[in-house]
Amino acid sequence: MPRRGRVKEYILEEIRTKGAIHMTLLDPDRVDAERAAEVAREAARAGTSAIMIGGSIGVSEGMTDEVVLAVKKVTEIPVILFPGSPTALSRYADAVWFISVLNSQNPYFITGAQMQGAPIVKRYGLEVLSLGYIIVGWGGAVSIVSYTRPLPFAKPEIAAAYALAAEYMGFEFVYLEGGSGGKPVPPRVVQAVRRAVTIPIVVGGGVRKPSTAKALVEAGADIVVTGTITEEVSDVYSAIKGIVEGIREGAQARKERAPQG
Ligand code: 1GP
Repeated sequence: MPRRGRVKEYILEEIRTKGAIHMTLLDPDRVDAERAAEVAREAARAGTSAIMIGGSIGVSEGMTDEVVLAVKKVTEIPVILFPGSPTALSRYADAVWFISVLNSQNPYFITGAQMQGAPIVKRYGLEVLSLGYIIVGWGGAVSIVSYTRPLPFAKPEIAAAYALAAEYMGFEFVYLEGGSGGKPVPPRVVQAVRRAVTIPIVVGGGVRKPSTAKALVEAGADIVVTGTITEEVSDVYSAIKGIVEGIREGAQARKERAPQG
């Protein structure tokens, strides 16, 4: 279990050893503490590398605290906040994705919420993982909430240009968000971003099948995030195990394709 301050190191090491990894997202507006603990326990057993906690709508700090504490009781893997607003930060988490929605049309979601949240993050001593967040395709609730016009799937070069800008601006990670519950980001978009950047690429939104996870990793994703799938199945362990296996196969295929020496 990485100590606070070591979560980035842990993530990079996991990516180095496994090729690519999975993270499980829990939305406190959709799961209570008891269910969150159950899902986290099963997901960890199935090989997920971290638990992310957050959502776009209806999440308070108290709700986040409850879910974080419940999850921390059942697993040693890191708990990383994925806040939809500066009022959804928990002092009990290990780290926070410090998100800037790069293609939002409202500066509040690019630097405003970050300005409001930064002193809270510091007060709570949370490890910061800076994240350039790019919304593509359908976009879902997060695109509406953050005043973002998602980038069309048919324009991968724009996603790649945003991702490169994120790297140049110093973001440690870049996230391609297709929108929760929507259609997954097409592999060709991930591929274009992979060619453009060296920072780790996180991809999420609409991933439900192992074959989708595999294709995303083969295209260059380092981290695949799933959320909704655990709300839809009764056997969380098998569902996550399948996705983790897809990621492993994708990483293997990518390695075999990479030029040797
Ligand atoms: C988090 O949007 C993802 O970025 C989660 O998407 O709920 O569709 O897995 P799903």
